[in-house]
Amino acid sequence: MFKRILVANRGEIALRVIRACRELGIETVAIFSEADRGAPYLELADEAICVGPSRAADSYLRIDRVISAAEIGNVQAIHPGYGFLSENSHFAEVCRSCDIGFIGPTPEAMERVGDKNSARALAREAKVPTVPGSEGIISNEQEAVKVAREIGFPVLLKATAGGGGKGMRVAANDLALASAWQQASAEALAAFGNPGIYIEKYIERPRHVEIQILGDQHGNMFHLWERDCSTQRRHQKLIEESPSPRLPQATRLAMAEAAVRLAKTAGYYSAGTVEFIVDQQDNFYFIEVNARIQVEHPVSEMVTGIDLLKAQIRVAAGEKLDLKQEEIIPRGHAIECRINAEDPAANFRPCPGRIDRIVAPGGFGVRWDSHAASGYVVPPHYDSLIGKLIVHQPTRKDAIDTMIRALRELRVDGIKTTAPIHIELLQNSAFHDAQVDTTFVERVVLAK
Ligand code: MV4
Repeated sequence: MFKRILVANRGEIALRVIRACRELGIETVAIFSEADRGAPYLELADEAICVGPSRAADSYLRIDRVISAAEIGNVQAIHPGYGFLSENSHFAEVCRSCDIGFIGPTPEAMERVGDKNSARALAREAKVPTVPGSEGIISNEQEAVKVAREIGFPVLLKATAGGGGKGMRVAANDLALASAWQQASAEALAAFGNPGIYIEKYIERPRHVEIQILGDQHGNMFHLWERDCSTQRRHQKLIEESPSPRLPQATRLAMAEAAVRLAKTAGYYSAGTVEFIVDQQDNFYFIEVNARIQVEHPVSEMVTGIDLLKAQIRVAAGEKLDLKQEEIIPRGHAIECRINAEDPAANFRPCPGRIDRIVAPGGFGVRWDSHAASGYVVPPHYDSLIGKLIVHQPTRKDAIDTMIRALRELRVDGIKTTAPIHIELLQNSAFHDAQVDTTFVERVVLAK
């Protein structure tokens, strides 16, 4: 097992990694930017090293500085968290060449799943359902029109180097498609340095269901069932839950098994997520793989009882997973609400600043994962997540009631947060009836 790990991230996920390491008896070296200097969670690490100015591009994203911190800190491995360098295969490769463990998949597996068109090809190879669409990258307008006529309009153009909804375009007819392809390709080149575009049939009002996977370096790959992340706004998830309400058991099982097949075909190990969209007839289609631990991982931890961070660190060190798929039984219902320093009444405008006082909720079935404390200043330079409120109860109804109670208990003085919008969403009858798809938030927020 590793003796000492560098935590190459900040905020709540840095704290989550530090806590897991503490329980495993592993020492931690935190990194911080000038904006995060003095943040209270840094005191829980054994050492903290400054890696540069506030801008992420000058600190948390600087491979040379992060590797220097790892050398100075004398660590055997780096945990990248989510965002920043977590899905950068070049970074994983640099770690390997410096003989520093990378807590995640191999750079090769990361590349195979990181390119969306290549991930789609892998899915087809693994007999995992993909959205009807192009076989590969579209090379000209004529080809785009040919594919679209075959699958039928509307179609969705996606950047192979994109993901998370960046660089997608809907086209409803031949004429719109030709210009959309040109624009999408130019945009993808500018944004990702890769102009590759592929085409999928546009699925209207899908649900977003993702499978948590976990594998070791000895060929064992497991799934920890699904999370439903349909409650999102502009590709920012607000609420995640497990199990996915109203998903037929046979579909749930088929998706989970498909995710494991895909991971095995990709030569993937560590924790990861296989994302699907589910249409209104409960057909599921693979869309992409997230080769990292995700923000919403606690939801799966609560329903399965498996500590994903500890497992991820153990498998990175070469340990075998002492699990059996039949023993990974989902129990009860878990919901997570992301608490952001944003004003939901002002179009979710970021609200960085000083938290004068914070009172965290507690009680039966309540978990609060947060780096925030009274007096903590939320810096304006990074994402606005200040905490995750997670509840676990026997039923979805109980989980909703507990979440509303806990949200009302949460007090954050000094800045605006997304807590009020969560109460509203959870009280909405469509949410109660699990009539939620990826357009739910827009419909509720607009209806006000
Ligand atoms: C789609 C889709 C409809 N049809 N693909 C958005 C993020 C990226 N991971 C994939 N996304 C979508 N792909 C087809 N063929 C609708 C979305 C989508 C979406 C997916 C998951 C969660 C939220 C979403 C919000 C809008 C659109």
